[in-house]
Order: sequence, then C-alpha cells, then structure tokens
Amino acid sequence: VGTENINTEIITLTRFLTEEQTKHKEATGDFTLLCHALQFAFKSIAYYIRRSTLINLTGLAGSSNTTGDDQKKLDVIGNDIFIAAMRSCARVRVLVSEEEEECIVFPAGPNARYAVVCDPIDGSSNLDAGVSVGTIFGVYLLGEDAAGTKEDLLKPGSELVASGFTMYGASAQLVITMRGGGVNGFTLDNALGEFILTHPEMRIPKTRAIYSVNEGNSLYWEEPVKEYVNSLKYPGEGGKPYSARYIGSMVADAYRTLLYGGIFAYPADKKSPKGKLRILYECAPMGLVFENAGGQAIDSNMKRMLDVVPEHIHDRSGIFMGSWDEVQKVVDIHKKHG
Ligand code: AHM
Ligand code: MG
Repeated sequence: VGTENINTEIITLTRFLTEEQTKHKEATGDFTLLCHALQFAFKSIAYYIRRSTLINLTGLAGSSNTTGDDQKKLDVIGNDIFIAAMRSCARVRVLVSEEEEECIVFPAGPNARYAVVCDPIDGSSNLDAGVSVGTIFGVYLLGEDAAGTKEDLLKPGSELVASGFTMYGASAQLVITMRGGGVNGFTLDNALGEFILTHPEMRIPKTRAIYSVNEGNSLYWEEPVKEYVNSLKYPGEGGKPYSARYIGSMVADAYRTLLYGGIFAYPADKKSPKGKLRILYECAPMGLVFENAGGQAIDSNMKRMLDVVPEHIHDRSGIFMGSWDEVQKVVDIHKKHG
C-alpha cells in the first residue's frame, strides 16, 4: 500500500464539533461536551447490540414501558446507558426517553442548560433478528427562566438546536444536524473508536420512486392515504410503479430514504387516530434532519412536522417524510379531498 492511500486528515466527530464550536464566537463549549456524551452513548449501545446474541442480551426484560410495550433487555440497557451519559456530562437539565413515563430532571447547575429527548433503541422488535435499529435524539436549549420541568419540552421541533440519529446496521452511522445548518453523516470506525465524517452535507434526492410504509395497515387508512399509495402502485398508462421498502425500524427506513430518496410514512389511521410514532423523540428530530437535507416532513393533517406542538411528552403523530417532490404528492392528494 502506497502511503498516498492513507488519509491522515480524516475528520472525526470530535474534530468536526471543535470546528463547529470555533465558528460560533458565543459558544461556551457546553453543547460540544453534550455531544461528546451523546457519542459515547451511541458507541456503547452499538457495542452491546453487536454482542447481544453472545452475551444473553436477546429477548424480553420481563417489564413493559409507559405505553405498555414489552421492553427488550436491550431497551433497558440502552435507556440506562443514555441516562448515565446525559447525567454525567452535567450539561443536561431535563431528559425525556421513550422508556420513561416521566421526564428525568437532573440537578440544576450553571452549565445544565439543555433538554434532551431520545428514543434509546428504536425499532427494538427487530433486535433479535439482527436487523438494524437506531437511537433518535433531539436537543433543546432551555430559556434563562426555565423551571426544568417537562413543560420546557412541550415545544415545536422548530426550536430544536440539534437532532439526529444513529443507525446500528452493518456499521454504526450517525447523522446529525443543527438548526439552520446542514446534515452530516459519520461512520463508526470500530478500531479507532471514532465516528468519521463519511457523508458531508447530505442532500436528499428531490424525487425517487421508493415508498416505505406498513401496508398491513391499509385496511385502516383514510381515503387520501389509500389513493396516494395506489397512485404509486398503479401509475396508469406507461407509468412505472414504485418499489416498496419497509424495514420496520424508523431509523433504518429514514437513513435509506435520506440517501436514496423516496418517502417514508406512518400515517394516522382508523386504528391509531393519532398515529404511532412519537412527536418529541421520533417525529420532530427526523423532521429537522429531513428539512435540513432539502426534503419535507409533515403530519397527517398536512402540517409541517416541525410546527407540531405536543401536549404531553409521549404524544404521537402521523408522519410523511422524504424527498421534497414525493411528500408534495401526499399534500396534493389530501388537498383534492379537502
Ligand atoms: P418502537 O419505538 O416501539 O420501537 O416503535 C417504533 C417503530 C419504528 O421504528 C417503526 O417505524 C415502527 O415502529 C414500525 O411499526 P410497525 O411494526 O407498526 O410497522
Ligand atoms: Mg421508538
């Protein structure tokens, strides 16, 4: 191997964050430290997922979470890892996790100015089959007068300062975006133990003939959703039907959609009138990623996902997100139905 093939100027997440921090004169370094704690949580979760079959971490923990989902052992471990990381960095005041009924409040401190939302292991029904799952996160900056309660988190996604996700697939892929910024993708190099910038300035293709939805729910769909999906499958004279891709892990379906384009949907329907996915730690963080990559994310009322304000921390919403043109087709069909 010639030395010219060795890249000695790789951009690690640590370097990326340091460079971002120096771009912002007003930055205190608190956000950077918070991100370091986040990346440690991702690395740990990735490590346990990879080893789960070997160290008896498959299967149920024997408990259920707030909404009655059976918890997997890894759901419990992922949640504990995430909480410990957020507590120990001393930059977080309030944490909402899918696995915790109430929000977790950490001690007040001069630097604990952030609120974090997370789904530690999303798509955990896929875990025991070795199929990709992910962690979703969002970060809010608390106001000076914030009391440090869950009310501080009942805000629209447009107020997120950063969000993203890590997919634990063939490799661990971290995607992060900041408000008003671009979307950057990193790959975990297991040997170095570092996330390396491999997908700078990600842009979602404007259009692509791929749809991703649990079609087993079509019996319960509202008319416009049925019509929309049918229009993809039966495009009429000379048209080519769309390809279907559905993993059942939002993070994995979202990551593919971000790279290849197309649309991911989990609409509200007659069985789940509020949808399935959670606003605070699933829909809003994804909304910011998709918008910042040049796509769209909307709810089942055709409202911008980032403008939806949850009333409760675990509230759900329907969601359509993906390539700009693909999501627009959903909007147009809904408009027609009035
Ligand atoms: P979870 O948070 O309990 O893992 O559920 C969320 C997951 C998403 O990752 C995925 O998009 C969806 O549920 C799949 O649901 P379904 O099995 O109804 O298609
Ligand atoms: Mg989830």
